[in-house]
Amino acid sequence: MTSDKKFKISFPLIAAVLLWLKTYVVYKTSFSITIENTMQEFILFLNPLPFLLIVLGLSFFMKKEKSRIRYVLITAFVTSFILYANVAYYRFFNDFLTLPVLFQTSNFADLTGSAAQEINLADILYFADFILLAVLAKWKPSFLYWNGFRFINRPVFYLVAAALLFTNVGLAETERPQLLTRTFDRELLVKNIGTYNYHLYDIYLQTKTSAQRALADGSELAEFENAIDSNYREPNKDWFGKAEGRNVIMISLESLQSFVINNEMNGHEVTPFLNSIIDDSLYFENFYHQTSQGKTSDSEFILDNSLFPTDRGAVFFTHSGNTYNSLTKELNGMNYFTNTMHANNKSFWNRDIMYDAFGYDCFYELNDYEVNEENSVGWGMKDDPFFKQSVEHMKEMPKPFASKLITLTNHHPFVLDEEDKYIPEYDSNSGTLNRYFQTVRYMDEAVKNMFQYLKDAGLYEDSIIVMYGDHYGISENHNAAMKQYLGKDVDPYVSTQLQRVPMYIHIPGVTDEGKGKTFDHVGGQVDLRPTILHLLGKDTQGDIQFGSDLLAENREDLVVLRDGRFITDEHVYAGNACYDRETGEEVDAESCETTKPRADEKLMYSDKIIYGDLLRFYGEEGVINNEELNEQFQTK
Ligand code: GP9
Ligand code: MN
Repeated sequence: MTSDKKFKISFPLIAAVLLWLKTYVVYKTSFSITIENTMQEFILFLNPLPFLLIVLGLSFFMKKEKSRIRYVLITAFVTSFILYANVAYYRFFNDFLTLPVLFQTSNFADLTGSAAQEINLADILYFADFILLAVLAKWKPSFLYWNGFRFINRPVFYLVAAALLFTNVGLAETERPQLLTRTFDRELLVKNIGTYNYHLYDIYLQTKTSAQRALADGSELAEFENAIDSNYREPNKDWFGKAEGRNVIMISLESLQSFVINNEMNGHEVTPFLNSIIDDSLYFENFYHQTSQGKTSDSEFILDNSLFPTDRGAVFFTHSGNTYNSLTKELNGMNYFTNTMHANNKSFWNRDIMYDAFGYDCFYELNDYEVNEENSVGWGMKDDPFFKQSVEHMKEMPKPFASKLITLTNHHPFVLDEEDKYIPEYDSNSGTLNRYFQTVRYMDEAVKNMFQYLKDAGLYEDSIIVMYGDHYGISENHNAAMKQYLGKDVDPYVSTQLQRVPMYIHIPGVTDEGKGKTFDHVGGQVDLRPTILHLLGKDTQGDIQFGSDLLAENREDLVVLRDGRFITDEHVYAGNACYDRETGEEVDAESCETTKPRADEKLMYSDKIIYGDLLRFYGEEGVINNEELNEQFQTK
């Protein structure tokens, strides 16, 4: 090694460091990424580096100096451009770019229009490092090293880059378990794995879904249309149209399970209000959530589509480009002003994108609420002020309206301010379960107030209120504590029974004043869509749906959970075993065997529809036949 080479720095490395630092500065100045602790800050700082090292390191494999320089410059420009495109998009949409957003033509016009207005001359600064690199490449100062990579050999370099990548992903996984399988939120992804890796991940998700979609055609849906038709049940004459023309208020009760209803915790009633309105509502005591990893968003998906969510990831992320025949679209067709209300970041669970696919007229999100320190706790805005402000919005809405409200306070880790604690904590070894009773009690109070807010606003009488628990709040990790509370072991049977969530239909003037009814037949979230539509006087015969009207007279006694467990009038199938519902005892597997194929079939057909985006082939008159399809393609 000659002395003149000793202090030289490699050009690609300079590029990597410049791009890395710039990305971090841009994170801090151009996006509002919430950082809660030093570890999160460190992950944010580190996350652009592994990608940049790996990509720019490829230049070490190029023989010619000229190609190496050109490659580094092109890479620097492309990464800078991607980062900048996100900045411009973020200014307007407060969100990060995704491939479907870019390529959905309807979006593209909005996007270029709106984002273009956000661009200004000073933005050239976002390319400062690229300009500097271009100048260096032209000027070729003597401190730069151009001829390959001499000081560290390539395998060592890649080992270091890979180690950094694993450190990054490892730390992210401890900060946010199941980040990649559940894909919660773009902000969380960018915060943890970085913008560049996030885009790669997005491309991967997109390619996977596009391939499955491309291979599907309309004839598939026709093949199992009969099986789907058999899900339908004729509406009950006594209830059909009972709520016609009324506003629809759907309240998603965060993490609320049925075991707290009509129950006490160390002598304290947990849900006094929700108990008191059972007699004033249609109440379903054997109603199950059917969600998977997409949690709240899965319950929203089921409500709107009467389809099962997918079993991996969140269908809100993976299939937001699909065509859906949503409850919302039906309601739009019935002249409803459809909207969804949730005081959280609008991109959480990719809601802003998926809601467009469902056809909501409006999404009242974080920015539509006055949220401050005082009215927030845990995940964000407290339920009570959320309800109060939501009713203010409702007053302004065109009538009739259909609003879905998503509560938040009863969410893990179940924390409350002192003044909102109406009952003490429970006394098990699980802090989560101990606090759960308190936050449930808080939510109960908030719902009670909500009823009052609606009455005060004069909206109550003309509305129908549907309330349901979105999914479990207490996971299997707390079985020991649950055993203490329930006074019995949490075996697969009990654990399945714990998947029951409360479900109320409250119709002022119809079910109130003790005119309600409690139903004990099994049902699930897939039944919400047909039940609601039938109450509003819209028959769902011929719709692609996996549920049936909860009020129908000859219901099929079967509810299937997303993981394959199922419940009939007599049995519970869980953990590959069959249980008797009356005794809770395990019985001969044969007792469940006759139902199992039907249960599996439901999940399989629902998956086929989602993965193949089969509803795009579904017209007004049912499945579009192949001839029509061919014609459509030929005319394109
Ligand atoms: C987030 C809220 C809670 O906006 O819906 O999400 P979860 O973790 O319950 O799916
Ligand atoms: Mn939830």
